[in-house]
Amino acid sequence: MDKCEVAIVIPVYNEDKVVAKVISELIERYPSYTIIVVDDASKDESCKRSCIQGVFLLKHSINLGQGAALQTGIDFAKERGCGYIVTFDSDGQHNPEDIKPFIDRIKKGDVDIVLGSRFLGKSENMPTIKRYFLKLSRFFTWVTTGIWLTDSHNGFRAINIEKFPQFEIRQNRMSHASEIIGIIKDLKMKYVEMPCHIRYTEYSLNKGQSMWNSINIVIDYFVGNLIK
Ligand SMILES: Nc1nc2c(ncn2[C@@H]2O[C@H](COP(=O)(O)OP(=O)(O)O)[C@@H](O)[C@H]2O)c(=O)[nH]1
Ligand SMILES: [Mg+2]
Repeated sequence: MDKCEVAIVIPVYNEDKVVAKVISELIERYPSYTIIVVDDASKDESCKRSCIQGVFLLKHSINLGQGAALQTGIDFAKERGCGYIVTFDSDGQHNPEDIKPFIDRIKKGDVDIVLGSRFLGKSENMPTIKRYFLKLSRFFTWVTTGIWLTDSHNGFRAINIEKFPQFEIRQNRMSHASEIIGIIKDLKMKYVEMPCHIRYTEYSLNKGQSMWNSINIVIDYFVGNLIK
């Protein structure tokens, strides 16, 4: 099996309008990276659109959620011997340019995970309610883990998986973002936040998580922790 240094793991659920562009940009910009796309049983044409030369396309036969899709990609990357993993959304909200500085930082070896922060970086058109919700969730993260972050729910991150093969997401759905901060604490991983650029387009705002769903995410997190 080939050794790969960096893998980009991209969870996909019903993104057929944008996913091909997102993947193609990554292939063009990072030809030496392993690109792993996990289609989470999309109901639209996402799987077909993701079938692009140069990527590994994995498919869930039922919809399991973003956390599960990420873990499927992480397991595959580990099997291929990848050293670092970048998690990257498929809805066009993340910026491919941000990957290189994250990888350069983690390769220095003094941190084990680099967490993206939209509050250190630039965010275009972030709705005010989302801004307040995200600021509130910092306190939630601090109370539950003791870790203070400027942005605790950002899907853009780089992980040294070679050093932490035991890094495993168990919360299948959206509450995995909070779970990851708990994993950082439990495994005593050295972390740093770095600025990243989030684009709130009309498309991603219509499709992304609603504020009501955020309440479900918090419930999911506590139930998940109880049955851990
Ligand atoms: N909503 C949702 N997204 C999923 C799922 N599985 C994978 N994803 C992907 O996870 C990423 C983030 O989802 P999104 O709904 O945009 O979350 P938000 O950016 O936090 O509002 C996108 O790339 C989705 O395509 C799922 O079951 N539900
Ligand atoms: Mg989104």
